[in-house]
Amino acid sequence: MADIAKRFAENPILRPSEIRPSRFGMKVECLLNPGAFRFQGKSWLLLRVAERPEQKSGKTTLPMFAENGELKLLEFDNSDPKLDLSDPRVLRYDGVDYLTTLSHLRLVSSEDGVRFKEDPGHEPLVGRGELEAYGIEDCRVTQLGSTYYLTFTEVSPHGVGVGLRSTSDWKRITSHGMIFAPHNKDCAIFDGQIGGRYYALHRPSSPALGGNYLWLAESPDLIHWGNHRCLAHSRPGMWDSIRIGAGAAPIRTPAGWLEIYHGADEKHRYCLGALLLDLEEPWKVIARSTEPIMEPLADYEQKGFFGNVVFTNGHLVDGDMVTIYYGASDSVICAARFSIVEILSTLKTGGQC
Ligand code: MAN
Repeated sequence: MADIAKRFAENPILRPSEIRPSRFGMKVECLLNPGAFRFQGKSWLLLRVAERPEQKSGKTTLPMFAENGELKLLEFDNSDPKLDLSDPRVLRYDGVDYLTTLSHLRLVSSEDGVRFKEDPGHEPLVGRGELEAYGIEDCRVTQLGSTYYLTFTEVSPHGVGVGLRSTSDWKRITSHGMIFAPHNKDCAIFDGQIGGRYYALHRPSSPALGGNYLWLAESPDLIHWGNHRCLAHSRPGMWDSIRIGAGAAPIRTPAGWLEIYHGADEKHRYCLGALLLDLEEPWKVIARSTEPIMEPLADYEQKGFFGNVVFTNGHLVDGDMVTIYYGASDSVICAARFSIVEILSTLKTGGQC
């Protein structure tokens, strides 16, 4: 069997009912795709919390931020023929797309990496300004020295791009604006420089020529990114046939940079696989998974807000062991362990891009 993940017996480790809503009148609908990091001797997750108001029968109500930063609600009649509710994540009305939930990021911490709880001393990270009017999602956290860099999806009517914020104490957080313009997401910064340059994986999308492929960019200062190179394509007929995107920062191993990534097929089934990149020339792909290393097999990965999804953008490494924290079915937070040596042994060389 392709799946080599050792799921935590405690899964799901966090459910929506365990996280308080950000404000009165909102309901936490889903917990998704956390960033992960170590800080002050503890394990931390930066959860994506997706909320919406309690739904009235026959109506769909969705939240967004108005230009003045206040929360605004839009209400639609479910019998309106212009309304398309076929995807639980997106509402389409008269050809315009809206998100059904509004996401922000929430910090939780743990002594044992299994039981996480909120620390009231830390404020939620919320969308600010017109580029984040539909919220912020799926944050990767990369530590460089004593500074943590947060790369996350900024969603607005202008499209989907990558935002950057940084912090050293998780209390004062500095925004550096949008670093990859729409349509782009799944950005993970490497946790070390190579030849004096910073590197990041990212995922621009091209609807006509090209597709949803994984790219590499480099930067002198983490703000300005260039020298873009395409690393890997989605692969027709395989588990990652329609879109692929980076997970968390690549893991440095003696064999190369190991990147755990997600891939989805025509049925929007999300699995995880891995890529191995050259240590000195990370634009060279040495090897790649042919079979997924993790598939949605458990009940909580197959059924939920959006079923058949395992999606990770946060992990913690301990010697040969990598613990991934992941969103299951876009509903709950789970965790699983892998041996890095075992992942490497499954990768095949040749014919990647
Ligand atoms: C997209 C993103 C993720 C989400 C998956 C599955 O890739 O929006 O946040 O988990 O779809 O719905």
